[in-house]
Amino acid sequence: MIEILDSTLREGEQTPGVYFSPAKKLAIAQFLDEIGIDIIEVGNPAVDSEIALAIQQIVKAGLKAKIGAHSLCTIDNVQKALDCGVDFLGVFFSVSQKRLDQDYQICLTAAIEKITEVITYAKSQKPDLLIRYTPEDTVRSPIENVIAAATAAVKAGANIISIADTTGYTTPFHPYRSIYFYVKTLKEELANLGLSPKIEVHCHNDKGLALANALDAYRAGADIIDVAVMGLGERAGIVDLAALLINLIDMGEEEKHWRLKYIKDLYDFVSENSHILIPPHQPITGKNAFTHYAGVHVKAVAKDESLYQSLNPEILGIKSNVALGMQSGCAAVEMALKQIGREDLVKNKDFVLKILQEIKEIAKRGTPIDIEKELPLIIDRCYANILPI
Ligand code: HCA
Ligand code: CU
Repeated sequence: MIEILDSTLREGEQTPGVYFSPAKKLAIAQFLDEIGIDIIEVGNPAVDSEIALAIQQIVKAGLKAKIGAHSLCTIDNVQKALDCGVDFLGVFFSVSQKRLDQDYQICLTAAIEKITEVITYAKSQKPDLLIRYTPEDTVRSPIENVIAAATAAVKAGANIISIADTTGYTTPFHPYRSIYFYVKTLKEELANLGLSPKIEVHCHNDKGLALANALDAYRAGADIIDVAVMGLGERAGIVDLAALLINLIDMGEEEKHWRLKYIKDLYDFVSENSHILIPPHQPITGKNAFTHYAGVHVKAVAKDESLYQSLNPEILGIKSNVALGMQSGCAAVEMALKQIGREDLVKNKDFVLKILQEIKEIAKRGTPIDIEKELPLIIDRCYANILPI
């Protein structure tokens, strides 16, 4: 079964301006655990003592999910993570030629020695620690470098190799830079050497393809996929948690693996505490994701929702709804009247038309009409025959 690693508290906190206090981090971790996330990556304790504190508190909370720390490829960083009592350690070190030559200024052999030394140390300190090695910027690194570094990492004790599309470089069906190719090749090459680590993927959204690439990796047999709530992360972020789960279910994963009814509360909590609004048209979690508006649409969904919906919102514990405005027809007014408990007015077609005219006038102000608050006032005005202000 596919496993999900949520990195809202690590990658997500790399969104400029986003900061979650240890108490908020714990609350987010508890939501993620309720949903059924397998691994929660909290952060690098070497970055700040408060991150170390947050990791320790989440570890102590006794969640079902494995709790992970992120770490540079140094003994010092690894020790700080171990001191927090984590079950999972993610160590990253790039073996891209450019990075080795221009940034680290070491050769591949020296890089592999460093990776081996750090992973061997981590394993010796805690033999049951789940260790992930990420050759950062994997997909822009020579595949031979990646295979050599991954082989050494697994031999030193790494259980997982993550393919990081650090810059959102891959494209499904691209002739030579699809993540599908990377997952397949790495699995095969390591299997030929008698090694079978789990393969994880970390897809950035720079070209808007993070979700498509994650699904491409899934098709190629990836074992773990990284996500963040609202797709938060560096630059354009990574794969959106809600969208990935819905698509995995669509591709055959069992719905019962996840408790999707907690998604809405989690997204509201993260949006509020990150001060980042969820766009209304955001798939799955946006306010309008299951809202029907134009007259033809509403008339059809009044009979059968599936005429304009391929997803069932009820799996998320929410219901579809209608919006009122310039595009509305009588069916929307009738549904809205029922929604506010005024079905008594539905039979009076002239009155429904009058309300519709009034709604179209109000729509010219260019902001959404709040059915619960505004429709009762519109009804009153239509009774009194007063034109809108
Ligand atoms: C980073 C880069 C990273 C690391 C992923 C990983 C990436 O912010 O440190 O350690 O698995 O995108 O490569 O997020
Ligand atoms: Cu990343």
